[in-house]
Amino acid sequence: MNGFFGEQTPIRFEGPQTTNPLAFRYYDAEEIVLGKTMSEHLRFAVAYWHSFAWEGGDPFGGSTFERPWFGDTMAHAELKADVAFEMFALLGVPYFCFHDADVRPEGESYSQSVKRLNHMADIFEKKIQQTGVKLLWGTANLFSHARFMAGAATNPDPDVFAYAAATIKANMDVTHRLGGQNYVLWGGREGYETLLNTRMEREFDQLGRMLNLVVDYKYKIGFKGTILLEPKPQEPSKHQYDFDVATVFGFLKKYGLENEIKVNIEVGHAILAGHTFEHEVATATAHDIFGSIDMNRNDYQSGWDTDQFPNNVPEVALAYYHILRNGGFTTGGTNFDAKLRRQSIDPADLLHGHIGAMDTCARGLKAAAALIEEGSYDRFVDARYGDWEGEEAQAMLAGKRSLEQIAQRVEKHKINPQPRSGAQEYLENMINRFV
Ligand code: XUL
Ligand code: CO
Repeated sequence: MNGFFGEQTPIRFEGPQTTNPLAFRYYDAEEIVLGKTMSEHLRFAVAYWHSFAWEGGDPFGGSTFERPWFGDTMAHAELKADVAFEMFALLGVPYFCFHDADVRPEGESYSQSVKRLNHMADIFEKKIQQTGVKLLWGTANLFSHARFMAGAATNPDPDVFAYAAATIKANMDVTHRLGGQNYVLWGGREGYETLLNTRMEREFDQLGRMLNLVVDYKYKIGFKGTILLEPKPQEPSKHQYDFDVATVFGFLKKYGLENEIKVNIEVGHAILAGHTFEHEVATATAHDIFGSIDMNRNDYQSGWDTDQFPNNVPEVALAYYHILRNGGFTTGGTNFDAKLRRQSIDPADLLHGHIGAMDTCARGLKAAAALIEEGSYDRFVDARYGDWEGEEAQAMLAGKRSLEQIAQRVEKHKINPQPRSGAQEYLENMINRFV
């Protein structure tokens, strides 16, 4: 115990009637929902960067948090790891996620940075053994350091591409060693600030090459996890190439990677791209590239990625509906890529943020499961497409009818389709019974 959370004991499930703010009201890890425990369904993870590395700054002011592990020595990094694992245990989350830059101070050279990362991985390995908390995914921070300001894989300087590749290798090694379930690539600088200085076709090919190198290396080291790309349309770059799920799917197809790489979808990124979160999840499941989610929420007035803890049950429920309909998570999970507001400076605020988020997801999951179990919603939507089961419809879909044959049939049978209601209000009311 390092005392950061004082005398706090593990957060327990007390049920919806409790007034204890440091208890779960809906998240009961062992409760069975659709044949699995809530913990197995939701696969919660804490994001190391927001809770332990971020200092509370904004564009108009610096750090507001006082944390005993802020500093650039390895001793600070070790204390940070102690507190992080203490919080994972207090919350009872099964997973965590990290970037290299969150867990170790930058070295003076590539070799020193990797040495420091490996040292922290030794510590994580022991803590994983002691606590049973596992790694959902690892990733490299290829966006904060000035060397990456014009991109990592998409940089005009091939030495930056090489440095980024070497950094990814080191992070994949560590993720593999720690039994990570996935490896994530988020390209905050893979895009441009101005098209005036950018050759887009070259940058696409560079990014395509980097992703192929990553996949080759995954097989080389025998990493069994999933490689995930995380779409985001902009911020920090003016335009990012992994704009949204549909754009990423097209990119993966172009570079022959649609069966190798899946997506990690974040709520706030979906909103920035002009979509709903469930739209992005449904697009990914439709293309069979759904992997994992970064769960948070944006302030819908602000227009940037505010990374707030989720508290919107209907939004979460619709996303889990699409995830459950697709068979649930395999290697993926629910990572809280969410940070405190900069005035929330107390240790307990970290607990409140995560407790509320876990309860919101539990309510959303249970609502989605109830909707599926009750069945009338799915029956309605399936019935809407029911005529496609007919013989002629199946033949058209399978490519067994030409345009002329279809035209002949329409003429011969005097086909004259009548409009049918889409019943949106009926469906909205039906969903509201569950959320
Ligand atoms: C940034 C973001 C990242 C990725 C990992 O918006 O979401 O934290 O999740 O690099
Ligand atoms: Co994210």
